[in-house]
Amino acid sequence: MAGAKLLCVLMAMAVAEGSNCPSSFEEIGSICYYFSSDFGVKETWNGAVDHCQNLGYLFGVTANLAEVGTDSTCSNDYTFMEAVATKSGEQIFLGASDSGHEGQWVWQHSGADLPLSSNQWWSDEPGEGTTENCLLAWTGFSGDVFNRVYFGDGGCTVPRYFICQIY
Ligand SMILES: [Ca+2]
Ligand SMILES: [Ca+2]
Repeated sequence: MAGAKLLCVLMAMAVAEGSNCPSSFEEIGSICYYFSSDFGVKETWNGAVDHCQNLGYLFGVTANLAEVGTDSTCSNDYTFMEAVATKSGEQIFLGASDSGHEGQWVWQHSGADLPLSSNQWWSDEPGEGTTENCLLAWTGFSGDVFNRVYFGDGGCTVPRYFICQIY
């Protein structure tokens, strides 16, 4: 655990400040993100992966669905989650699924685990077994005030907004 934290700090220091993002991507913290809700684009989860990767090819960078809580993102997660909360009231796709092994959530780009013990999950989520294998994120509110972003499992073939990240 201490080792993982240290890695996060080192990665944070290695990220250059003031980098520019390609067109249609937005710099949040130190990472470039594409919010499909800004462009009215909804895709299935697999379609969203393709969409992100194609945007990457277009700009000569590596892009894929966004991750949270992995080594490539941990220095940026809080800022990113705040931005997610302000973007859309809808459930959006992020880049993890348990399609490979039911109940084993894996971030598709990094291959890192998303543990079931993560406090990011909404209570009772993930809860739909093999019928829901793709990661959704949504904003929880306490009264009218932003509370936080929650995770749940959702159907992979329902077109939804999604977020791409440049790695
Ligand atoms: Ca599942
Ligand atoms: Ca669910």
